[in-house]
Amino acid sequence: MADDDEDDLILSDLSDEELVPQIGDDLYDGLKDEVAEGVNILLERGWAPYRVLTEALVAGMTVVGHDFRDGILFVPEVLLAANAMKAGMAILKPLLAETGAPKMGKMVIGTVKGDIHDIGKNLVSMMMEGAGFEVVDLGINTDVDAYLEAIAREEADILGMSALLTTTMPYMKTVIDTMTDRGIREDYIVLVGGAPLNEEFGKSIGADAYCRDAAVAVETAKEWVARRHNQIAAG
Ligand code: B1M
Repeated sequence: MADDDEDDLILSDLSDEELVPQIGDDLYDGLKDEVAEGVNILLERGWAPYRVLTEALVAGMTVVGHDFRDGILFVPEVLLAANAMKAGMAILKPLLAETGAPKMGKMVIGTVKGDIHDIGKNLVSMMMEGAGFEVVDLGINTDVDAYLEAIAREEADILGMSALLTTTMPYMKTVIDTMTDRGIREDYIVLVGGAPLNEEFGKSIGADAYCRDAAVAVETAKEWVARRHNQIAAG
């Protein structure tokens, strides 16, 4: 019977080509122990943590996103999938952060007010830490006062904001406008990201750059920090 077959499935017996979609299926079904096991098997087989992240976890979550959009999955199922994804990310986090690179700069990041999506933001934080940045994560539902208090307190180089809803992304402009009003906009690099954003939106709200994904966030942060240092050195 199909159910017995499911019960008997031994992940470590699967080839890489079979295991990766199986991890996607387990993520879809919210099976966090199985997702964690699959991630560990790929790592044991020599997969780089970033490859596991993108090809197994992020790819799996993309399918969840499509079925959520199409009304096939609902919030409770998506929450389970998100928890399964987090279980996999928890294994990868120390490995991604393990580069021992010199500190590149400091970023304060948070998901904007009204928005509770945090998986993408957490991924960006992990990748930034892995690239040698110090990251202060303000969590979800972050209001303008919390952002501004944190960038001042932490003497941050970068403010990062994440939004996953078309209804919450305009809040990024509120934060940037407040920075401008207080005369501190130019003191920080402002990077924004999240699925509904694009380059044009980033420009229109006065951010320094829009980052399509976590890898782009790292590259963009490096570029902007280097540019800042050069400006300071040039006087
Ligand atoms: Co929500 N949700 N959700 N959700 N959810 C979306 C975003 C949606 C697109 C689904 C859909 O309809 N297809 C849709 C938004 C539609 C819209 O606004 N146009 C939606 C909706 C409608 C909602 C609710 C309103 C549903 C409801 O209650 N009826 C509700 C809103 C709650 C709220 O925030 N107030 C809601 C709730 C939830 C859950 C709680 C169930 C859960 C979140 C769990 C959690 O995060 N802990 C959830 C999830 C999981 C999703 C989807 C399926 C997946 C999001 C995700 O984690 N993606 C999502 C569908 C989708 O996006 N395709 C959806 C994986 C992640 C790795 O990608 O977050 O894009 P992403 O991050 C990327 C880049 O965007 C970028 O780098 C990341 C890594 O590469 N990036 C940054 C992100 N932030 C950055 C910041 C940076 C730089 C780069 O700063 C420098």
